[in-house]
Amino acid sequence: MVYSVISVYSVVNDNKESNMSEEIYTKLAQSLIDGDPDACVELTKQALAEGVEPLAIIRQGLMPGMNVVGEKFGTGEYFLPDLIIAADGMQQAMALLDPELQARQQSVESLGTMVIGTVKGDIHEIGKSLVATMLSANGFKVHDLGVDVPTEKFVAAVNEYGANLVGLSALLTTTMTMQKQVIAALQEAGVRGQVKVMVGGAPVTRSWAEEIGADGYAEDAMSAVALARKLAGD
Ligand code: B12
Repeated sequence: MVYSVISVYSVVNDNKESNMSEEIYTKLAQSLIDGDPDACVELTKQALAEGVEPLAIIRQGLMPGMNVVGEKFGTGEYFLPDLIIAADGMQQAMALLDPELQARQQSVESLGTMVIGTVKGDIHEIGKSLVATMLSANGFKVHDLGVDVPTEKFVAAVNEYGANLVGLSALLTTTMTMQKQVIAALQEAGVRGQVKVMVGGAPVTRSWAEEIGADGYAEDAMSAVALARKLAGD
């Protein structure tokens, strides 16, 4: 079954080049919605070959597609295998886009050291990895601890790498509370004062960040970079 994703685009362009990009964004989103990872990979390659910016491919093609998949899962129209197939497509596309993102931004001076991971009980990794890639492409030294990371591992990594930033990702309402637990553990270990804690993930909000005593919240990878810059400079 084919679904329309036109409605997810807010940008209206009228020149030919933009129309071409828009067409490819629509196809990319559709490939995830249709559960066609091969098409997603081919379209990503095609977009790169046509000179479309990797970040635009993610923001205007892949993410709107994933959002539709998530909505359909939420309403019971899609099932877990649909999520898995879509995530596979997005991850394969990200593997192509990662080096391109890295190559576009080169910074000689390290702006700070971040330890990042998806909290315990949560295996969502795409958004966390995107944030890690964008931070490292923008001059931060990033230690990605992966997914389902136990609280004590965050604390140990802060000590091991002398981190000044911690990034905690949570995609489930049930695992958001682990962000709070990590902050408490950092406090208990006596290292809370040396690190700024950033939280993010689809269900996370600014008010949640404030409630649990995090130093900042960012809704996407680009704002995560701006936030990390601000926090590292504080
Ligand atoms: C792909 C996916 C999966 C994949 C993940 C594969 C992988 N390797 O990552 C699989 C199939 C494994 C999966 C499993 C499950 N999922 Co899931 N999943 C999704 C889906 C469709 C997309 C997530 C995604 O990758 N988005 C794309 C990335 C780029 O966006 P993002 O993660 O939001 O990240 C951005 C920002 O949030 C932010 N950000 C993220 N992390 C951080 C960290 C910091 C520090 C900062 C500053 C910013 C930041 O920046 C990122 C980049 O812009 C979402 C729906 C949705 N739209 O979010 C559901 C969703 C998150 N899943 C959901 C559920 C329920 C589950 C399962 C429980 C299903 C089940 N019955 O088993 C399991 C849980 C498994 C577990 N224990 O973790 C629900 C969560 C509901 C809730 N509110 O709790 C959602 C919302 C779907 C829905 N509508 O119901 N899932």
